[in-house]
Amino acid sequence: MTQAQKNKKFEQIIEKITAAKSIAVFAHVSYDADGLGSLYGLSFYLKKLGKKVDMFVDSKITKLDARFFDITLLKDDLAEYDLMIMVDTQNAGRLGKYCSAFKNHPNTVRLDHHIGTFNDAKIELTLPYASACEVVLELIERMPAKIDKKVATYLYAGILTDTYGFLVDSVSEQTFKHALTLIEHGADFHKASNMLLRAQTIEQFNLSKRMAEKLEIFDGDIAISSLTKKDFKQTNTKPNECMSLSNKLICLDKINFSCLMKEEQNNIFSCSLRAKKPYNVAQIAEKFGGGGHILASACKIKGSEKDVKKKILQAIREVK
Ligand SMILES: [Mn+2]
Repeated sequence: MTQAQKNKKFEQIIEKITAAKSIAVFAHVSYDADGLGSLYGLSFYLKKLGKKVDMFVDSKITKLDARFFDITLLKDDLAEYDLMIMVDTQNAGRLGKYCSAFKNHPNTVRLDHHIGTFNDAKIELTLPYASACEVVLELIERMPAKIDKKVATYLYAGILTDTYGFLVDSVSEQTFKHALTLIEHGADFHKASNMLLRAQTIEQFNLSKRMAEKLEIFDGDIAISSLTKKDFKQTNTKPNECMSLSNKLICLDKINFSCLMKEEQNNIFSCSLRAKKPYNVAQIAEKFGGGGHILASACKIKGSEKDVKKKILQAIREVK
């Protein structure tokens, strides 16, 4: 996308926002802190512009994350809205129970950093940044209200966590520039690091031990581990409590591909795929109806633990 095309998209979106009185903002299911950060950051900013804003995410937020994101502010039931915006979300299917309402609304916008156009929103803006929060930042920098500490902290949280603390290959000079802009607007970066990246419950720690115990290495460079319902029950954890674990597997020396399979429902595994350059796991996730980024993507696969592992391994071997 050229700078002129990008400017035009931003202008169109700002026009839509300016004309709207009531706005619904949505983040994706299997939430993460980039989805929530862009949801909260954008929504609080839009409220400063005098808009009536409702926030939605069809996911249960963990207790630890709820200390950072005030979940009492989330709405469950939809009302009438002039405009709907989905953030950090490739397609409306990722909105869970809000999918059809979004798809059927005449006035919709997508702000995202996942590759590909899906046309579920009337205006789609997806930029190749490390986080969706950066797309939101570039949008609100063009609007009249001041970016305050609260908004800046929420957006910083998305950059921090989607980059696993500025460690992953999607990080560029631009990522640090965006982060610095937010810090200059007062983002509480210590709070975000301590509460969202460093904090871990004992139960989550025990879950990571379980992941290590069940790790299998194939062909010398493929790391796959799985966590079943039984593993979650025995460690007193839930599938949404192992977000950062998938990033640990790909850090292992000599590993080029990793997958952490999490049994979210009986015999339905949510697979978090990671790769090192120059490999591509987005195409693997897409093959199973999921999506994401070249080096980090996700999909859901039905089957037993053994069958799903076999399918993933085969799909990885196909792209190697
Ligand atoms: Mn994201």
